[in-house]
Amino acid sequence: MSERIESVLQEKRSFSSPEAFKAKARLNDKMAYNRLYRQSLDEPDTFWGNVANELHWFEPWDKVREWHEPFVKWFIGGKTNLAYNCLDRHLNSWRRNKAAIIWEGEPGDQRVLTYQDLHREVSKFANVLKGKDIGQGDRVAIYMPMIPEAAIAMLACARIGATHSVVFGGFSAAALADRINDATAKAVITADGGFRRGSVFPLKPAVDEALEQCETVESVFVVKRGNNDVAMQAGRDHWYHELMDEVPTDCPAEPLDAEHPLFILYTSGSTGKPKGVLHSTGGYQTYTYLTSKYIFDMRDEDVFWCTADVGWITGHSYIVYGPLLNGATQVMYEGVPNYPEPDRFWQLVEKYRVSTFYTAPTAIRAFIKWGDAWPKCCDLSSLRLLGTVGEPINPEAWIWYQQVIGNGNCPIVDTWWQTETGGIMITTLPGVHEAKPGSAGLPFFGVEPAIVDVDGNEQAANDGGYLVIKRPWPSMLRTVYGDDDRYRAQYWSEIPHVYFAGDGARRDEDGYFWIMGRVDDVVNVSGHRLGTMEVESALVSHEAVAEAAVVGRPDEIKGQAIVAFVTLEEGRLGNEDLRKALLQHVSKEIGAIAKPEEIRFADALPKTRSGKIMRRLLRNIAAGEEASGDISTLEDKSVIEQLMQSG
Ligand code: 7RM
Repeated sequence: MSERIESVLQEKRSFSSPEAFKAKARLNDKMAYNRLYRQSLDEPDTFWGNVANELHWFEPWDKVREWHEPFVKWFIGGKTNLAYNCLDRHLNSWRRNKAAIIWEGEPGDQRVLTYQDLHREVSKFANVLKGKDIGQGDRVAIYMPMIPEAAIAMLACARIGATHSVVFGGFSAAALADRINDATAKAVITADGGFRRGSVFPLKPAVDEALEQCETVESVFVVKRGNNDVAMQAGRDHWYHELMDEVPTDCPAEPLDAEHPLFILYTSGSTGKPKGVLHSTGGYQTYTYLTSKYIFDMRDEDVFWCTADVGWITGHSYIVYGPLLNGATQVMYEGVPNYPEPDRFWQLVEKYRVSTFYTAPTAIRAFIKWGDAWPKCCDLSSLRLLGTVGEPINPEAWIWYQQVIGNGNCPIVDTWWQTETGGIMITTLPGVHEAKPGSAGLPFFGVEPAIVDVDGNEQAANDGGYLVIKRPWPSMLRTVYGDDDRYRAQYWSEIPHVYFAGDGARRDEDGYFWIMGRVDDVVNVSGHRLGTMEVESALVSHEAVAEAAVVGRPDEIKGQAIVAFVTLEEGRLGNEDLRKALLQHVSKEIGAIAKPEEIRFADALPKTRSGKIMRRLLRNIAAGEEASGDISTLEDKSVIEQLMQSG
């Protein structure tokens, strides 16, 4: 961490919210946003106290906040229950029989659970857990396909005060074992298998393998989904459906302390073992409730669909907790976007009349690559709002999303946040702010971000630097599970007295934040520190390019030279002419300083299982080294082989 990061991207387009959207939005004027934003910073106790009071508390809090850097507490002394707020709270109203989850399996099977249904299933499963002596203070690992029981399992834990740790179903037995052991989990909730790309992927066998290395697990609950053969160990393993038949439907929600640990979610650092990000109850519920309400303008008439997996923070906050806290109806889908054909998502939007659609740039770039014919075959007119999360979105992909999926009628919210932040931190509000393609936008209520240098000095408008948050917010991580020192070192040490997010960014003259990528990914060319995102966006804006990843390779003269890995649109050929054309294109778009030294055409880029490009591995390949460090989060290991041969 040394000098500042230079910003070279010039993106001047801006789009105001369509009038039809604005007319009906919960928040639709800038004055109201400014007033609320000011209040959230000037009188945080009043602001957050009012929001929290829209939810149920068994006992009121004595104090809204307590901050002893770097440890925060919210709603001290208050007693609440997140599952109660997601479910029971809606049972006294007409929402009792409203669809909470409209689920579709990859093979095409469907289930609808109303709030009442979900309440009953969660209460029963909570009783199942209690029957195996699981309760407050215990950790429970959840390793599931995208079926309603994944949400039921999480909510059942929340109901009785067990801390859940969801492990993405695509992780290996070894990764699962590490996470179970780090959290010393007492139970595992899993399924025999789930459906993916037309076949069953087994989960229970991976649990069996993992548990050979885990001492603490006493019970395993297995949902029948894939119908694949599984071994059941007597005394330890139980079929979910059998136990569910034996329990009463009534299970009162436990009043839990506001700071009760709600969940642990592991996130991979670039080095070392995964960090167990710990979130607690009262602040998290307040923040995910409010962000869902305003950023997705969540209405009773909406059909919300977030395409993430519950194994990621996006699935926690914007599939399970945020939408249910708001009494929303949502779609949940088990499988991949291109099974049986690349129009599966659009078929779902048409069939269920989805109104709000939230996905990742990596998915959007895949849709573009597959061609416009797929979305164009479906009726997408029910859509009124689009969102993205997970990576910077290249302006060209943003425009495509707006035109081809939104038909020009939908605002797009580009939402910047992290596992650690628990909820969305920077975005535009859809009925209030103009959106600028490639910029996440402005801070949400209570969030005070800044762009600083390594000593914490604020940078001038448009100067790149480190993105930090200057004060704690309700859904901030509380610590790294079992490792307060790592928490302090990782987030509160590199820059004094602020939360350091690990991203580079700039703030423009209108106060909009432009995320330039992880600071570990910055490229230093002849003393110019460039964010990878900007060079990548320039490449992607060429019509032949589908995706691009930019890294630095050691260079005797320049310090680092830019190497670009590029995948092409279907039907395009990576030849010498195209290489030249791309170099010229980058020069024209952002200047000669950002011109790659080398362009390597590839069939695919290495990605994490949640779709983020792993530039760390590309750095190794560009330098002609073996891939180093942890590759357990890599989605497809064969990609590395192919790339090493491409040079
Ligand atoms: C929600 C999530 C966090 C990292 C974060 C950024 C990147 C996420 C955006 C983004 C630019 C965005 N949690 N990131 N959203 N970059 N624009 N809208 O993804 O913990 O898995 O990742 O993802 O680098 O630090 S996460």
